Amino acid sequence: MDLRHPPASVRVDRFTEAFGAPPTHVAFAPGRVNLIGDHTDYNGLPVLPMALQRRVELVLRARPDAVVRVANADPAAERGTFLLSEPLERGRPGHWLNYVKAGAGAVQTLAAERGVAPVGVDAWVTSDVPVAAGLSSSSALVVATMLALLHTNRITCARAELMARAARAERFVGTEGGGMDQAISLGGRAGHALRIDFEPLTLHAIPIPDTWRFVVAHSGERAEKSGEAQAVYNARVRACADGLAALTATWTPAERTDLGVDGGAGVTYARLLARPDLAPVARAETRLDGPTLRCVRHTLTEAQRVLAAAAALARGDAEDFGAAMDASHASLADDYGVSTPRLDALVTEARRAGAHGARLTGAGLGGSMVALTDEHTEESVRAALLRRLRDFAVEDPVVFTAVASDGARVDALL
Ligand code: NG1
Repeated sequence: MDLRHPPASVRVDRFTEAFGAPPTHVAFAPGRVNLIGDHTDYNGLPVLPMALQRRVELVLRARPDAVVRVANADPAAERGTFLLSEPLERGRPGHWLNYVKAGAGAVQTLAAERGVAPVGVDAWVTSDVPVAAGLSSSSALVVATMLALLHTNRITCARAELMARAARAERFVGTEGGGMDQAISLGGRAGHALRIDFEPLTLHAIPIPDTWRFVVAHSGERAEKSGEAQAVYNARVRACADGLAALTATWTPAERTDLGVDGGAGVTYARLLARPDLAPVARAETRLDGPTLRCVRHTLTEAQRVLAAAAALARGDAEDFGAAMDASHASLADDYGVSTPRLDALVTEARRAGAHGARLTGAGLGGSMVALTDEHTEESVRAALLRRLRDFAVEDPVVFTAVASDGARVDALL
């Protein structure tokens, strides 16, 4: 697929051919690259992503009825039609329309809560976010659809609430995901990475120093979030919950109350992160073993690395930031088991070519890696990654420098 948005005039023509009248607005939602903090969000622990210049765009026109009709610039993606006035049915795993319906479902719920009979939309979708690449093309489609339908229904809602609703809505597709992707797609800020916390949901924008360059490379291995990979992901989510229960059980009820980690609401990973005096990682290492230990250790140490990396970013310390990225990759590979030989090779290559640090990004099991470089090493790292991808015989390799961008929005077409 051609990963570029066609010029505006082409989109207007294609939309008009498909739907019989010109579009009036464009809804867009960016993909993201997560700089550090993977497999933490569904445990309520922080992440540090930035919104990308690559995004999903829907040119659209409101409809007078409850019909949603969507077409996609990708010729392989079949057109879809469904009704907002009826319960939405999920198609086969991984089908692109599931993500459209997920976003539509969020608006259906909001409309029902507000006593509004929802109207639909005609939309033509383009995207330059590679699919199944760990760059959140799926949430970008969910968020863009949600904003399109909020617009056609003139429903307003606070951004933070939209972030939480979008995260819940995306579970329609069958993945028990966390809230990072939807939050950054809605909350992205040009020139900034965002530290996102989930208990409660808060976003803290940190400026990225002018000389820093985050280089992203897609391994060419698809990290599908359907079928088997979805099952693997969901199994990890459950394993983390079981691991937390196992760790919590090592404290007696009286100790838990004493330590203030069980104050009625139960122990959460975020509460443990806020209590370094409890030394939860050391405790896990002495009381747990096997996959349970590895799961808990990755989760807690990854969250600590997010805090360290956010502090390093705030003081412009590329060496410390890079070291946190390297440690994150090791933990994702060794403890969490979500790297691949190719991602390992790309990460090693980036460091060899002068990156301050590098790691896989997103869910892993394929997908992309990200490296911190600067204005002196950006080109050599990009060239080295491209060479390596060619060694792996990847067709149309995707290597680019991420530009921290603003979050999702609807604009009028002139
Ligand atoms: P990607 O890499 O886009 O599949 C997934 C989850 C995130 C987060 C990361 C791992 C969804 C929509 N996204 O992202 O919430 O858990 O994995 O950090 O499920």
